[in-house]
Amino acid sequence: MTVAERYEAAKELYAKLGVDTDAALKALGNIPVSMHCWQGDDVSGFEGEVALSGGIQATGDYPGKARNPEELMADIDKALSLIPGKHRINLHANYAIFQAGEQADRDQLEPKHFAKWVEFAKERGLGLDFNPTMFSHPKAANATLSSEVPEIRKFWIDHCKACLRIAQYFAEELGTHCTVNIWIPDGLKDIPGDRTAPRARLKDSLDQILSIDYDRSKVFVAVESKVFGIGFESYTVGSHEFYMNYAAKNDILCLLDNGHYHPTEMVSDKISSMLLFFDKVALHVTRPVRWDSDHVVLYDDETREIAKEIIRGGADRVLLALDFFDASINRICAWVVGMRNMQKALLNALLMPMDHLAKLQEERNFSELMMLQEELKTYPMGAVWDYFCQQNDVPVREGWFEEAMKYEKDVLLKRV
Ligand code: RNT
Ligand code: ZN
Repeated sequence: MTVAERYEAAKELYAKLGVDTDAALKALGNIPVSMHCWQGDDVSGFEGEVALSGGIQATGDYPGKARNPEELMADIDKALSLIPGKHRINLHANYAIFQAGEQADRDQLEPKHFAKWVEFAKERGLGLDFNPTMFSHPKAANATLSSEVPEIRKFWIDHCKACLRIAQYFAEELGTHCTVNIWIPDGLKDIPGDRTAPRARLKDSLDQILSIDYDRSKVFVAVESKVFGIGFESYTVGSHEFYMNYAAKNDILCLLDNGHYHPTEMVSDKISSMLLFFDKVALHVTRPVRWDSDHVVLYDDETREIAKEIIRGGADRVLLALDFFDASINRICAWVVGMRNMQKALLNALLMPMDHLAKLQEERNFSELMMLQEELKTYPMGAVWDYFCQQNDVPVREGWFEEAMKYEKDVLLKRV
């Protein structure tokens, strides 16, 4: 049977449940996922030899990582050619591209330092998202936006202000919004002597950053909380309560990273609450293994559950991005597997008779609700997914892996 024939058979089965597979595919094609540039080079950036710091780690030394803008862009192109649909690229400030002889510290960054990225995005019809980089820098050795040292705090405030200006430039040039996500590694290894003062300083820093004139209809500022980090096991300044209250009071957004909560606390269960109180919510979908390890996103229970909540809440209200960095495997494969899995999870959700499931719950018909959710797991979603890949001119099923391996042999392994 051809891909199209298998799709037709699947379509009939889903139709019996009242699910329109054509509509599901159309909807899936309209959900952009922001692909993080930092999987391509283990969060190194283009500032030269700076060690990754801030309690996050990329482990492994698989050969062929991108060493400069040209290589990273070529790798992103390769990955995108194997991923169906139109997406976005998520940049970090340490991926600024300087002209020969030019240099600027992070508080001095300007839109022109990202002109090459805008050109790249324009040519490919991609949107750009952005992140201040408040780690892997000598001035981030102790603390950033919550620092007790006024000059250090000012440096990072200025960095964030610069990032807002760059984000606005992205939005204006590309005609689509730009999400700016603020994450800081500030915290303490052991029991604090004062939990309030650093948080009060962080609050004041954010107030100063947001006081600049920027277009809130184009630039969506989000704040990303974290329960702990390596070296910051006892206290993080930017905790969930801190940022959720800050975002609510200041009309900005929260970003939920599913590696940043206690292990039995699920981001999938938080989305509906956030969307009752905020217009939008931002996500970093990742896979924590034992800790915030940032493994590649799989087609696993929690990813599927998150996807269901995105579809139920309205995909246009969720700023969806991925966040992982595995240096132990081929980095193109990491991107492609993670992106395709996110999309598969979205498709899985789009192929569920959501209204019917909701009705069964309202009727307290829990036997049928459980039965149907379990039966759905073996419905032919794969046939619909294959058809989506074919429609979008990307390799069907594992066909993409051969291309990734060819690229590894021809390009990545030559980077020595
Ligand atoms: C760290 C946060 C943050 C980073 C990226 C590189 O724990 O998840 O989002 O991973 O900004
Ligand atoms: Zn994150």
